[in-house]
Amino acid sequence: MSTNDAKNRLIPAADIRDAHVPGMSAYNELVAQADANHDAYWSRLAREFLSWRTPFTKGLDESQAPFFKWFEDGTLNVSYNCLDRHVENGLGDKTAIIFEADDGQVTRINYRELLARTCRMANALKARGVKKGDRVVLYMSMSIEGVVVMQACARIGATHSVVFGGFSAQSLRDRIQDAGAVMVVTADEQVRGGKPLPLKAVVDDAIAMGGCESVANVLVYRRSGGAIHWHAARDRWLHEEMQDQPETCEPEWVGAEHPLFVLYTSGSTGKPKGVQHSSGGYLLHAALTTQWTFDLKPNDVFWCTADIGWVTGHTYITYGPLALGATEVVFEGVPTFPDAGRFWKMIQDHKVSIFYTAPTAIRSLIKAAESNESVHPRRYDLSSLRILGSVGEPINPAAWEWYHEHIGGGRCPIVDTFWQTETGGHMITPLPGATPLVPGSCTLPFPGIAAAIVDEMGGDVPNGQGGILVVKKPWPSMIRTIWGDPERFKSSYFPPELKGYYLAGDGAIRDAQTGYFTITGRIDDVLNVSGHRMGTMEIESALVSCTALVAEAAVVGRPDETTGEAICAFVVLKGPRPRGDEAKKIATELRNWVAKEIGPIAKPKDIRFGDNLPKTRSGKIMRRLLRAVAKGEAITQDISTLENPAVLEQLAQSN
Ligand code: 6R9
Repeated sequence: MSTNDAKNRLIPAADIRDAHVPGMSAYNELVAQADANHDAYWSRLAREFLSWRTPFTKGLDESQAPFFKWFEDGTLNVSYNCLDRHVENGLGDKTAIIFEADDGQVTRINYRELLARTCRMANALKARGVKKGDRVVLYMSMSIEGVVVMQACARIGATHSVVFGGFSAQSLRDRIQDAGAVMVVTADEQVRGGKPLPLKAVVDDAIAMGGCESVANVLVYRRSGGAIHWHAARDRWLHEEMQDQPETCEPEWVGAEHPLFVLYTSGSTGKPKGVQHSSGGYLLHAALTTQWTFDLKPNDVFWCTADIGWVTGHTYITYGPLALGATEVVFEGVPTFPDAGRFWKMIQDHKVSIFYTAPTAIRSLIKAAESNESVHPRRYDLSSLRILGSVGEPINPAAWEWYHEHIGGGRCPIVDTFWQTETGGHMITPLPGATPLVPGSCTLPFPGIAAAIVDEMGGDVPNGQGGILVVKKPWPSMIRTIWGDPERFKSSYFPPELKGYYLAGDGAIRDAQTGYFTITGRIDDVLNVSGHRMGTMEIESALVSCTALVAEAAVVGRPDETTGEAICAFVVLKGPRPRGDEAKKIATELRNWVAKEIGPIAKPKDIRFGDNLPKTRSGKIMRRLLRAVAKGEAITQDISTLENPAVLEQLAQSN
């Protein structure tokens, strides 16, 4: 099937018994309820899905827009909702987490044990002086302990900030400092693909850089037993801290708006933004979307392959599935170890019924399966699967078809879920028992989400015509502010010309016939590499901070078959333009520099050297030309304003 045919293919919704949202009429009814009374719709769901200590009396408070509040006078505790209430309802013996380590070792933990461990951890945090409102940074391996520490923070009202284990010491330090964390929780090492990778050592380096004086204690989870340095005044073993702690801990009942977490993400300027989320509204959407989008039932085995360092891991590992009392798989390793059949083997072994992963993983596993029959999914029993999900970037129709046929056996619907760190949970997505699917489209807004496409002035754009993706009404799990920078929050997400709509930062188009949404990509300087958000400015600042070598740098994205987008850097050195082996050597040096500054995920794939960058007469770098050069396109664009046309030729040849 050609890409075009696939795009036009409309696949009827799955016939699912007792689906949570059974059919388009049920979907339309929910949308109508939300349209009729947005506040009443969300308030009803907040009462149904969450256990409140003190019931709220009001849904949405718009009085300080765009600083919206939801359910503000209600109190609750997030970890109570994720753990205690299931144990109280007789689900104590139910498996909460099936953890599979990198080496294949499996550990199960039921709700009763998970609650007990969370309480001991919470007591340990309190014993070290962590209290409500304090920030705790996690720099952890994928582990049951990672989830436990997040839940323990929620239990005592501390705000966690998880930093992905692939970020550098410099990035970690910036986040610790920005959050003003009182504690860092880490592991000695993380083990991925058979190799131990340092975590504690990176924390040491981060703190040694200075500016982290707020950190009183570093808690270390012993994962690998690898050698680490020990700072007696500050470092504590997590197991020692927990061992004598009681297995109960009264939850701290917090207001619904209490900040559950801050998660840093890339924006269009150099400095990452600390996206602040609430407790009540966030947890509502986490639980609701986990149930409706994945049609999650009590007997399902749910597996989200994300890392807890990203928002997908927060919402669809730590919070959503546990809030529903589900059984979920948590995986420490990588999809290609010991071979590229790992995901399929784990689905088979754990009888996974709902599988949620990223297009970049699918694309790399397609390549592997096509070149090596022994890791082809047909070699595994995938019959337990009933729902598949995709997240993080657009899924191209060819990958969609392969996922549908080879993983889903042609019978499992794929929910292509569009959302963002800032939105807390799914925004535009099919509901598996209701929405007919179109490969490559995230279809329709989740009921209650007022997604729309507008022009630069906020005017509606007709279907069939592309524009800017916005959300016209506040929703419970939306970002509350940027940590410590409310002005940036306002200007980034609620620019004055957009009539108070939330600006997602993506372009989109709705199909003229179906009204289905397709995301066309970021409209700002944010790249999406393997589903990871990277700011071009962030990478540029990292490059130019290599002051010994670099005079100037510009970073753009170009399409890449496997990673979606690839990072392409154009660099002017302080010395003469290098060629041949010399150019290769310096490019390697610069890649390592960026890995050290930000993390390996930010390493540019291409580095091209020029004597200069293409600039307008007023000195602005012409990025649209660089994008064309990065793609290897002939320059057909207007270059009349270009100061130095010859440089284009040079950059085009310098790969
Ligand atoms: C959840 C997550 C958000 C950006 C977003 C968009 C892209 C995510 C997508 C998608 C097309 C999908 N994105 N899901 N694009 N289809 N189903 O990924 O959060 O890391 O903040 O990234 O990712 O560009 O704006 P985050």
